Amino acid sequence: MLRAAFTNEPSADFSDPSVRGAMQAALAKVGSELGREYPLIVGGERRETGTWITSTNPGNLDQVVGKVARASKDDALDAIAAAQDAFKEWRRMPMVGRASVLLRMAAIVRRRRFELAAWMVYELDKPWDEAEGEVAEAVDFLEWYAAHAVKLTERVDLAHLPNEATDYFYQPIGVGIVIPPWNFPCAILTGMTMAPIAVGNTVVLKPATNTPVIGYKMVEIMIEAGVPAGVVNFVPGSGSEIGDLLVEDPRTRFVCFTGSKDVGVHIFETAAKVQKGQRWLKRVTAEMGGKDAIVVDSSANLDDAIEGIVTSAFGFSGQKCSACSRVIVLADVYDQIVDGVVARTKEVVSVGSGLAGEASMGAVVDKNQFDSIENYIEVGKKEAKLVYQGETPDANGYYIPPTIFADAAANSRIACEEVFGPVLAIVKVDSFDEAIEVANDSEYGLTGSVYSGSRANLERARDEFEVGNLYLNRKSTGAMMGVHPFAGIKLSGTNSKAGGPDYLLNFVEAKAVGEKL
Ligand code: TAP
Repeated sequence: MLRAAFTNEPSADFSDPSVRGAMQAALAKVGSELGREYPLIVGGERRETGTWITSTNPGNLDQVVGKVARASKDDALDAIAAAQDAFKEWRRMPMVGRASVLLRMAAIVRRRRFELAAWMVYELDKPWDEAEGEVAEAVDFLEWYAAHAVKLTERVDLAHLPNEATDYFYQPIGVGIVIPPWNFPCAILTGMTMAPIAVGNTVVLKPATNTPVIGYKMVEIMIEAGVPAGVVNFVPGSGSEIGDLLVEDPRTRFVCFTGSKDVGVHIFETAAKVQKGQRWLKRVTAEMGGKDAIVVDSSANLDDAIEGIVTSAFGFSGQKCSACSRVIVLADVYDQIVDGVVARTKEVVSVGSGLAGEASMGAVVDKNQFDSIENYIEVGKKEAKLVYQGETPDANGYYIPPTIFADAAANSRIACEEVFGPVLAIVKVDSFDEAIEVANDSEYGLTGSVYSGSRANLERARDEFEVGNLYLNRKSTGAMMGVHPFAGIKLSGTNSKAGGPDYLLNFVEAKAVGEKL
């Protein structure tokens, strides 16, 4: 039933006219469905609440993508109760049965790949290839977790006493609160929700307020694939309004969060407090921000390095946790890298509506992000040398051009703080020692790349570069499930490694049984 060997879902090739045609047809279909209203889902019941979260296209602010019911505190508490109730049955479902639901979901997502990608083009102004690639990643998460859930049923080989039989196995833990970010609202939301469900837990899913419509579409598919009522509950609402309530509730057994450092740290602290009536310590997986660096030394292939920097910095407008936002370059190749990165950015990075499927960068997600990035650009102008700023379309959206600062001091704000936009800071250093020191002088430790022709330097980076995902002579973005298990260290997260062999262990507890014979 399950594939013996996992293979990544291939992405669509938009240079093929028939593939472009399929995407255009999907955009037209989804375009005719914009502006609809979507309910909460609590214990299988569709609820309207009278208040709405309105999702708009950040590349066309007049376009309402949809309106999703906003959960009240009572709805959130009801969702926990429904999940607690559903846990009694779902925990007993054989692992292979639960895994089959994930495989069925993967098949549905695969069949609807262009339609789901189109929703993200409207809801996030995501470029076609990024949106379709994300749908393929959702398929990967589902098939990987399905296979690994079944693998988890294999009994562990323990040492035995002569007169005792021993056993060691994993059991689900209970109700989890899943809080995903807006930047991968299909793949990350799917992985974070369906991994705990695969191993027998039940979930209250609070999607990001910026992307509730694609969240609803994914939950509909979960239900169509066979996730029973109450096993997944959908409660959109602002994190500040219902987030603490969900995390604090004594019935909550675990929290699975991906988002910013500040919110992740807050959730970690909140969940640590044992509430009245609570009978466990809550587990928290918190995957957070980054200030990802690419290091280039004098022996590197500079063309490869330039290509990797530009792709990593400006893909999806720099709104990836793995996006390169600082480049650390050895002095003797510094000018070549600065000039090369500027030239390549001019050549390949274009800004425009995701809808047309032409531009490589769309709008940024909302006004808060827009203002924050603009503010960082002003900070950068004071702290460093602006060497390039591209053009933006004359459109009613949150468009920010690719922006490159050189001569940034290693400890400047533009080189140290997460911007989460298309802004790159380049720092000059005198030695590889200094490069590693600067790269590590950060509270974050998510991704990093090193371009070098020196085996000794690559091996030093392997050992000393403080990141969860290190890339040698390649870009820092584009982690693939099963190939590059993904999560950070330091204040980038709890290192839960999505798409890795250990991820499901975050949502189970082990039991050891000894029986006297
Ligand atoms: P956040 O603003 O932190 O929001 C993430 C989620 O947390 C949203 O669903 C948000 O809800 C919710 N939230 C906010 N306050 C909350 C509270 N008090 N209690 C519970 N939930 C709360 O992040 P974002 O802007 O969506 O995403 C961008 C960030 O995510 C960046 O820092 C990026 O680096 C990081 N990220 C990391 C990774 C990995 S794997 N490390 C992957 C993707 C993104 P609302 O939307 O309602 O505010």
